[in-house]
Amino acid sequence: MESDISLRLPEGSAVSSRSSRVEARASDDFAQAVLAGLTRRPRSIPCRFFYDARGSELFEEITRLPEYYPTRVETALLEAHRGEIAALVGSGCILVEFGSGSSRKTSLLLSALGEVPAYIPIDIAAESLREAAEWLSGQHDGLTILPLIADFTTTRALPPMAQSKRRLGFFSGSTIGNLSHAEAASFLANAARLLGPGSAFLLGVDLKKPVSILIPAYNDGRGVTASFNLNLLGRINRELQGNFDLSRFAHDAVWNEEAGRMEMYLVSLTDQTVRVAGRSFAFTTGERIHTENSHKYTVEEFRALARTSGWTPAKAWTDEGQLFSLHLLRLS
Ligand code: AVJ
Repeated sequence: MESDISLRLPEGSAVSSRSSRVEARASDDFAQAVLAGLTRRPRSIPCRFFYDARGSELFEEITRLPEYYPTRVETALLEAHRGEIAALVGSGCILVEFGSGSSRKTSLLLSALGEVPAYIPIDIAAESLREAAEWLSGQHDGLTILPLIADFTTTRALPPMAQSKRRLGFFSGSTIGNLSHAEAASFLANAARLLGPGSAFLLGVDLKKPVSILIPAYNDGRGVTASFNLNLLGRINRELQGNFDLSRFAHDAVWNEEAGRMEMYLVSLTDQTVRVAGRSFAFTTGERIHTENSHKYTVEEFRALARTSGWTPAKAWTDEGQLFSLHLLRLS
């Protein structure tokens, strides 16, 4: 089915007409990243490639696991504090979302904010943008949605109609945890430039906590996270003529204390040679491919990071179990 989102959106959004070009570029990007990542030592593949159709489905399933607290706790925090958040932010703000994220959380925020002149989700995945926009326009009658197909870590400008209003940024799910501290700082600085003086920024950030809670969250009993991690090899097989045998690799999740992050790996269970896009890669038993970093921050650590990027921390909310945090930042 062809995308029809552009029918419901103002001219210039053109999600559907640009999507095939964007997809061609994206598949080059995947091939290039996988070949480079399997060649370097230690081997690594960027975690943004988890999210093909199957990977996105598996991630949805992860968010419903008893062990995976972030989605549940963040949604509860939003639900509990949305009135206060809306009061602090004030009315008439344009909502700019980094990553099209979980529409349920966006919807909660939109309802609390009341008058929102426009909602601008920024994502490189045209298809997720289309789906999220479609669902949200069903939930919020008359909402103006201006999707932006772009890499939100480097986006330089908002559509012209967004320039006269105040902006509220929203970056949920602790996706900021996938970035290194340096990358997170430059993302926050770029967001400051994009959102501009007088804006606010609401972020969901996962907290540091005992390893006894973290490890099961990234290595659940039903093996859904293992399937999510291994799907990266399946995606390489499907899209890059790979011949990974998924039964000869295992999922592993470890806490790196020095770096303050969860790390995910795919571990070779045997000596084996794998072909990808016409090239051969030899693995020894126990050799790993690093597939994800998920940084955790104390409230104070995140506030310090925000300050170095030009933001002023206004308020932070955490749950009773100290599992997750919501931060509201301001730009003067
Ligand atoms: C979507 C990046 C926030 O790091 O917790 C879930 C992805 N990885 N289980 C996270 C993920 C393994 C998730 N983020």
